[in-house]
Amino acid sequence: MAKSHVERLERGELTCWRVRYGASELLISQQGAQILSYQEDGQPPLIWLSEQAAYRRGQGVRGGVPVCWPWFGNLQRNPQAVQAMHQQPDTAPAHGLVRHIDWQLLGIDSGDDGVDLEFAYSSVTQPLADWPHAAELRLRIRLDGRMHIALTGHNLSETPLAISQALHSYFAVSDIRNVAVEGLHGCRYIETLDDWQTREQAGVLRFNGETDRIYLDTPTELSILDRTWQRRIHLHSSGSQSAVLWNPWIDKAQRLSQFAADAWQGMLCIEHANVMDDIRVLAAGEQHQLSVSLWAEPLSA
Ligand code: TA6
Repeated sequence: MAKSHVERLERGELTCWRVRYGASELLISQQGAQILSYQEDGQPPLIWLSEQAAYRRGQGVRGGVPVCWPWFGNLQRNPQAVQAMHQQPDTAPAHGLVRHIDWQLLGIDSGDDGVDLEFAYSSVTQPLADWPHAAELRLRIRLDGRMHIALTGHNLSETPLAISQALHSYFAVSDIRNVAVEGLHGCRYIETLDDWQTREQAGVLRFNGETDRIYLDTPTELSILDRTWQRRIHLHSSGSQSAVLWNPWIDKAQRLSQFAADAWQGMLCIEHANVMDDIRVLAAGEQHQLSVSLWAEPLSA
């Protein structure tokens, strides 16, 4: 039984909620239903937020867990079925259309065993430019000592809906040069920095340069081993067989907005997704849920 508390606040131009449950604190914005930060009292953050984050309407906030939908990344690098949903694919922005618009808060339920939040977006009530399809998204977040994130897409139209998507999660790490991602051994991955060639992961993934890979056939359990901070961040997913691993490293960091020159050292994106051969084609009326649960455990001495 833990205490919970919910507070609505304005951060720059954005309406946000600060939610506490026991020793956990979550900050989430109405714009994009974007988780901005998540941490346990007295511990380093789990979810990373840029120290240069800007809170402006119509602009993404660097960090947290942006929702990429109804496509991930560069639309023109998506399978043709996803591109065909858009009327002007060569002008489409990266990472879809819903991270920069207000979602509707349906409710926040605080209880002794956890706090549940639910946000909704509907293309029927908030049409998307050049993407004329009826669909609804729900984002549910539960705090109960862990954080559980569930993104459910519902095809409200009479025709199939082909989408790619990702929970573009930024994790805080002590130093990207000293961490490893466990669970990817044997997975195929697309090396987007080397002509999108397909390779295979051998062993744990360590970082010694810019990394921007799309892993396929991914398992439900991944983890970030951080010996400096003496913790392992566990990631348990469902509804996803693909994940994007990204760190900009030194040079790309200079070109990123809301990103300090040395910020690359303290962050790592592991983005559970439905991309490439894991896109989802929803039949009329069909739903699909992509979910991730995350928590940190101290390394046994
Ligand atoms: O998820 C990796 C990625 O596609 C990178 O290539 C980089 O562009 C990153 O997303 C950040 O994208 P954003 O549009 O949020 O700056």
